[in-house]
Amino acid sequence: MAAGQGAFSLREVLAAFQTCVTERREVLLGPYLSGWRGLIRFLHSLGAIFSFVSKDAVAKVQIMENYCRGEQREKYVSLQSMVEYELANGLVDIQKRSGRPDSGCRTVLRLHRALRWLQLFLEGLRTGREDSRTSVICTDSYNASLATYHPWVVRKAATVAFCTLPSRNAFLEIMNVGTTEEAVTMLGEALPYICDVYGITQELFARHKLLDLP
Ligand code: 1Q0
Repeated sequence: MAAGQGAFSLREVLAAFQTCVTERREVLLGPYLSGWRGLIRFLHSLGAIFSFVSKDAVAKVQIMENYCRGEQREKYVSLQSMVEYELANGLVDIQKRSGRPDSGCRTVLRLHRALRWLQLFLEGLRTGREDSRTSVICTDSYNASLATYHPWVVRKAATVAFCTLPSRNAFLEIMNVGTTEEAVTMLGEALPYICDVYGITQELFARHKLLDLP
């Protein structure tokens, strides 16, 4: 099925996260956000039980897309230019939230934390046994990453939703990249790019002490 017609293809996401990183090791927001759009499309195909997740993810991508299309769009070309611009202009709430609109930094931080979950989840799928349960892989990945930042009620809803996930093989099939073996190979190729984007962002946010933004 052709990409861009509602069908999810892992290749598309791979390409987006791959093209994110420039030669100067900057992370470009355009492909970063289109990678997220691709993942959100996939999330929709998992059913309404995940709509509380996709709503939040869409809202965050939307905030970022608005910055990328807005008056200051040249400041939102890369994560590096965004951090520099927002910090230099006092646009980031550091201690607690004020009446200011959500900054790009705090919004990307949420997506960045979710990228860590994705990295762990895909690695779990890739290395899992044929009969391993996706819900377990997903819960373990979540508990080791995003769960730290979520209140009890969100953690509970997420854990319930994870129980509805299809089997590992069904999951690999709906990725739309051919046989399960091909999907596993593809995951092996995709992960280093996601890790790279994660690593650069983590280092950037750590250097500017932005890892705990409210
Ligand atoms: C496969 C199943 C996918 C399950 C997704 C796991 C993530 C669960 C997260 C649940 C949180 C949603 C509710 C909202 C939380 C917010 O409070 C929180 C903080 O924001 P704020 O503004 O209140 O400070 N938001 C977040 O933490 C952001 C969460 C974004 C989650 C984005 C997940 C997108 C997932 C896509 C599915 C990918 C499937 C991977 C397989 C594809 C192969 C390439």
